[in-house]
Amino acid sequence: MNRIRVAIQKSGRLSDKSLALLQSCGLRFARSKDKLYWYGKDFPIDLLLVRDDDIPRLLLDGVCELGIVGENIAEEVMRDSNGGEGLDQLRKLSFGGCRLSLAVPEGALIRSAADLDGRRIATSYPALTKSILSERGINAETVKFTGSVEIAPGLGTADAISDLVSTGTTLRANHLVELEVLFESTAALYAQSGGLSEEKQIMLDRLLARLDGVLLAAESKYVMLHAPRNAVEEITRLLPGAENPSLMNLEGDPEKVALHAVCREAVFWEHLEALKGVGASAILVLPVEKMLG
Ligand code: PRT
Ligand code: ZN
Repeated sequence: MNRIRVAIQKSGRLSDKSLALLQSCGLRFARSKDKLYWYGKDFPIDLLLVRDDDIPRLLLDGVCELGIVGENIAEEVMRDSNGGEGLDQLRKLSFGGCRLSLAVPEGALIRSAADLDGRRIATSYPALTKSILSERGINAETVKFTGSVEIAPGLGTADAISDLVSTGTTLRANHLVELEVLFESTAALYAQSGGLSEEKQIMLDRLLARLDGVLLAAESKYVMLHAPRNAVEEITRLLPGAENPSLMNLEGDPEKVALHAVCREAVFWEHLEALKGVGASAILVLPVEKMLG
């Protein structure tokens, strides 16, 4: 069957953004009644909605060609059962950011990762935790928890935890202090290593070209402003990541031009203030929806 299946998280932190990203690449889906399998309408690309933990396995088993999942989970599965291999990261995405950190109870005598040698660490990511620590010569025992890892030290089951952190609120609420970051993670698009059939590869390349356009557009801004003719060079230099701008005459004002440019980097207030400082006026910054090079 020449269709591509993409596994995404059914409900959780990555669900909405994974779906929105695929939709922004022009994919539309007919939702099935059980809501687990969504059929691609215009493109031969279908969705499978599953628990995030199942996504790497679905790729490794060839059930799905693509999957969007946290690097934390992809790395855990690869290091646990595949010698650290088996999946190719095609694109790193800008959402789902978090870190896998070691944490210990407030007031504990453990001050660094090295102090955990020979101790017990509770975690949902035993393979990832163990392999990162052993790369540093630290041999700790891991105790696998599938949820609520933060309660383990209080129960006396472990000396420390290795868990995902974003704001740190959960750690603080459980009187734990972050000791060290082991692994930084975001969501990413993965495929099984080893390649696809020629036809599927053509579809994938087309999807990736659109995805790159969406990812690039997300960082880009379209800037329009009025500039004194003699300040055009200086203004172009101040625009972050801009290529050659377009210049247009301003009716009734021979001293000034309208300048339009695409900035491929974030445009901050500081940039606008600097532009104003060299004579720019009527500055407009617009989002870019799609981009194709
Ligand atoms: O049901 P399913 O298995 O699909 O979902 P899940 O409950 O296992 O996963 P979900 O939706 O919670 O997380 C999916 C992915 O989001 C993770 O695999 C990470 O890649 C990413 N992510 C980003 C996070 C966090 N941020 C995060 N903060 N995953 C979990 N957390 C936990 C954290 O461990 C803590 O317990 O959220 C809690 C709040 O964090 P703080 O630091 O803000 O308090
Ligand atoms: Zn999960």
